Amino acid sequence: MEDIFRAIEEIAIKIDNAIKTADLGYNDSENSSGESQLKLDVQSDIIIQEALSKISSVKSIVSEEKEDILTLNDGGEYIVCYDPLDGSSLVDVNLSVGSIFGIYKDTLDGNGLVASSYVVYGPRIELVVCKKGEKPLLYRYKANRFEKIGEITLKNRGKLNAPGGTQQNWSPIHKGFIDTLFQEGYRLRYSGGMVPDLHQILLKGGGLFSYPATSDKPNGKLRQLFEVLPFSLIYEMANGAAINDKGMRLLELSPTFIHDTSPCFFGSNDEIKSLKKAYGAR
Ligand code: P6P
Repeated sequence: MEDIFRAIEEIAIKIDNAIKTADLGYNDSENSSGESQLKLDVQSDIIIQEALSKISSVKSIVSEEKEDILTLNDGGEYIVCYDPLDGSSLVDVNLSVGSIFGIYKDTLDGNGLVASSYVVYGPRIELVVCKKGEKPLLYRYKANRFEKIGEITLKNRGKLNAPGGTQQNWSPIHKGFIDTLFQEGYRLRYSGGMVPDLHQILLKGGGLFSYPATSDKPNGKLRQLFEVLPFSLIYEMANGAAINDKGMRLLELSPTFIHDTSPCFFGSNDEIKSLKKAYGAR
């Protein structure tokens, strides 16, 4: 699996360069979730596919930008699911964006997820790698290499609140819960980019990121295989929690199709406990 992590380092540099130099226009195409594709989305997807196709342990890839699973090496043992450039529409307003990777073995579900990684393209390039059963590790790009900074651990309670989705489409329960957090003094930290928003909570010690079921997206917006499950592993390995609106661990999910979504809540243990109580979940 180390060869995949090394490839992600190479991918991070290439995509960071593309972000700084590429044409920010739209392709005349949509991805499988019906979202318009930026040229940068397609370019980032190609960079990742080219890098992973050289690794014999990678059997197949699933990409937000591809309709179906793509086999690369029949003899491989891992399936890499990725969002090549999450939040890419934020590039043209110069906000941070990211790439997200889930490394699966045997089954494409929470049980099959053996490792996750994500890259943040911000003022600095930062990379987090997490193997199942181990603490997430933070790396920072400096002097032409990724330098290990250290382990990531969430406190039991944090200060940040990142509420996703359109507020007018939230359920009354969700609206009441989010309002309560603000009444308790939580600070609003939401950019619309899942990667920097979740990265900030991890590095600032805790809080809550929520993308609930909404009236316009009753099964949530974020995709299980290459957004929700990779971050669920990272949050659980950082001593936090990751659940859906039924109070179920997101890592117990099995997507019904490769672009399936789920309502999702990631955070410190106290915030997740409060959310379960507000939702009347187990
Ligand atoms: P909303 C970006 O498009 C994305 O997929 C995630 O990066 C982000 O968390 C979410 O959508 C933002 O969605 O509906 O709050 O704008």
